[in-house]
Amino acid sequence: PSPIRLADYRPPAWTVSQIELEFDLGIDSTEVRSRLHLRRDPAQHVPLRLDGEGLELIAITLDGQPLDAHAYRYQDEVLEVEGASDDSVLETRVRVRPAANTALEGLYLSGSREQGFLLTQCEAEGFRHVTFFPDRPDVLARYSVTLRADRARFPVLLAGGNPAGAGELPDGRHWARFVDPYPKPSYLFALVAGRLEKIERGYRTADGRDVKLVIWAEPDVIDCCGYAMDALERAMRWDERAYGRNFDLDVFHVVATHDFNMGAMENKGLNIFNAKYLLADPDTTTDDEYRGVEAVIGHEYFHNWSGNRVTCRDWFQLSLKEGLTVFREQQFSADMNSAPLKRIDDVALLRRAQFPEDAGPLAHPVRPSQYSEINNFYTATVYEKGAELVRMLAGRLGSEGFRRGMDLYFDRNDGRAATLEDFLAALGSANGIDLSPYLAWYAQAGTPQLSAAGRYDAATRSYTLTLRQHTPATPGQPDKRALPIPVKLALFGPDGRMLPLHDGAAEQVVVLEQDEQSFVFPGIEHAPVPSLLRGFSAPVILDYAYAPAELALLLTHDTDGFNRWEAAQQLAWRAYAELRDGSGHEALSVWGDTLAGLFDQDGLDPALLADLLTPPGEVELAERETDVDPARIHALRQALQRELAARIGAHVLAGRYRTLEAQASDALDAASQAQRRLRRRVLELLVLLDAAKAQALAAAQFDRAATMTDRLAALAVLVRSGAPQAAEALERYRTRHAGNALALDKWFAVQAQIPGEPALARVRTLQANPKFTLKNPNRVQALLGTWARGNPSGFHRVDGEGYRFLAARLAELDALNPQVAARLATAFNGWQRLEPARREQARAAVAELAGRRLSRNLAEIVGNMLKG
Ligand code: HT7
Ligand code: ZN
Repeated sequence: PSPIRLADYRPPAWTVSQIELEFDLGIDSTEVRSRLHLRRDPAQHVPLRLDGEGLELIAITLDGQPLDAHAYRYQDEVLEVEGASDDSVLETRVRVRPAANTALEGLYLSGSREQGFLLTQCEAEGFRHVTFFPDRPDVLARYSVTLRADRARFPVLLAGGNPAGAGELPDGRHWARFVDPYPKPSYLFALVAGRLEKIERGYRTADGRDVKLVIWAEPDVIDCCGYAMDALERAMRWDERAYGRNFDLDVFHVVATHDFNMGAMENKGLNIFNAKYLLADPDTTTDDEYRGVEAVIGHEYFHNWSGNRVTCRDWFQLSLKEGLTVFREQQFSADMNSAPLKRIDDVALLRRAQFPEDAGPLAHPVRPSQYSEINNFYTATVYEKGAELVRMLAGRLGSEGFRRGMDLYFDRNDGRAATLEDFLAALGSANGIDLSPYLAWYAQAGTPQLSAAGRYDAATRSYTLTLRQHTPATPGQPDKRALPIPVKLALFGPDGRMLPLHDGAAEQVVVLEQDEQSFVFPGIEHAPVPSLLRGFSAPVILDYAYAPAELALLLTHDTDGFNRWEAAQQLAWRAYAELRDGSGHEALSVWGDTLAGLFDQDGLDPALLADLLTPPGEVELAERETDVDPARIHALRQALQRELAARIGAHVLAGRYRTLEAQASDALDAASQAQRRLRRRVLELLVLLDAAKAQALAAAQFDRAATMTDRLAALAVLVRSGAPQAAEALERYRTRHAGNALALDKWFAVQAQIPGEPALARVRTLQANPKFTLKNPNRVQALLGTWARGNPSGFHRVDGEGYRFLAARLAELDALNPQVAARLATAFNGWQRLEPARREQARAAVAELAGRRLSRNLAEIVGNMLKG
């Protein structure tokens, strides 16, 4: 099929002002009646065409008259109807088959036929699997939804909007109606029906509306929803405070499902969550997962304004809602927890997931210019890089200016389907600034490389910083232009104190707008060490020829927590390169000794210390190499960490471990979480120095752990270090958590992380385990995703067996769930940069897969993968 291009966008010829939907729900067969109140754009003369996929058409009438067979045609996923005019009402009756829907798009069954429940997923183009409709985000309609079903099997009936009646029907059936007063695009439609339990809370919005918050889950997990409810309340208060945004319906439903393709979905008034991002309890949820629940609860809630009240004109504008909402969620999480730790996590994610995407055959701009399958564009680039672009704009305007701009954006675009131009125009005009140069960031793929060089002139006491930018070519974009790059900076003196800049300020932002520019800072007392790109002020790769001692100074003294961590990362990079190239030990010594010094420093947040002690991951290390050998990278990174551990010393590590052990609690507060994070890191370092001792400590920790964080950390150390205690611990974990799907996912994932050649044998064994199924996306991600995307030395075997195994699973998975198969296939990203033996094996496996009959989703990914 030919790709869809942004340049071809035309406003819809036909829209729908109102839709009345009636569902007769059943697991095998559901009947959907729809009445569309049509509007025609008088300027366009094209027949009425509606999207519809896999629908069994039972009846069709136009303005009350049944249509003759020659008055409509349903083929190639389009229903074309003759004779419709402005104000016509088209009524259709279709049948869909939820239990047979393994793609989890449209109406499907979650769980078993006996106990499971029905739900919908409509973003991006799932509504066309439910009924005929102009299934594009710029068609906003008012929805009235009536659900009918057997009361015993489906006691709970939910749809988005406000409740508008419910009652009994003959034969044990019942009905419920929901009316949404806000016009919305079809991707925000949702329904849920089944045996669910709820927890409820009343909430009064800042503007005085009484709202009922209801979280629904299957009976066995309803006790795990309290944390999400608290997080939801925090998110609602935060959006009122930070952005002046209030909730706008009488009731807000949230539902948990174990069968979901992504994290969660912001359907208007009826958010649906992957259970992984909603359920939480101390026995089965790690600290990181608790933060994940809070973040995703926030994210989906914030969409109510950034996405729902103001939606996207077309899917090319996806980052308008996603980048903005990720940014809002990042601000929320930073406010609820530690801002520097959140920034470190987010940048680490960007580097691990987005930079490789931007540097490989799947690179695309934050606003892509074309796609074949939109579901393939829910990427780290659209989400995470998109959030970085909003952060740059917010930084440019300052917090008050940004708030002014956001107010204007919401005001101007409420009830509209907007574009990124609308966003930049509102932010700019609220502040009298032309932000249009930033549009280039949305159009240009690739990560800019920023090189910086400083020169201090003692005679004039001035410091000159020269910045240069270069963005490497990406597929389809050979030539790149200069982008506006804001560089937040401060200067440090040799004693580690900040040098005031000429206006007395401690830090300043300079914006590089051309290929190269110099910035002069007068009145600088000493040759400074610059702290550049503070807080990661732009999503670029910075190159500055720091001496190791200068990085040590920043690591010790920088007042920007993020840049402290960044200095540790840069030192670790250099130390790694020294080990790899046999080029000395200078950086290695400085890195190890500085961290060893910080290890005992009072007052340093243990969580920050844990992050400082963590070198870049194997995926990031591979990013800077050609002829990548993942086994060698793994070995070198282990050696690097062993050096660090040795410099701190086994005795000191063990002592710190004991202190942290004595402080251990099951509390969820920041201090307890920080202690657990450091305890894990200390154990991971100790096992490299004294395996037997660390394994004994890990085994004891596993036995006594009061939290999942401590239990899983201990298990991971045992399993990854090949400890003699590992098998028994795994078995005990499995028995203890046999009935808990999310805990069992972690059992699969921890084994998928076994490094090196043995990983594949374990993955093969586990995929034959009766608890493994390709039908459940979380289980697929836990085993195959963790192994192929998160365990480079385990996946990239030199014999190519890993590639062939994954390709075979992808072909099977594609027949069930194309969205999940396509996402998993991105594990092959970067194959062109592998060393020749692996490269050829990977190429052959991808080419063989590309030669099969594949879904549009998977075909696009493997096709692009081979082009680069
Ligand atoms: N807006 C949602 C994106 C989404 C999705 C969710 C579930 C299943 C399939 C999906 N396709 C796209 C999630 C979000 O960003 O909030
Ligand atoms: Zn989102």
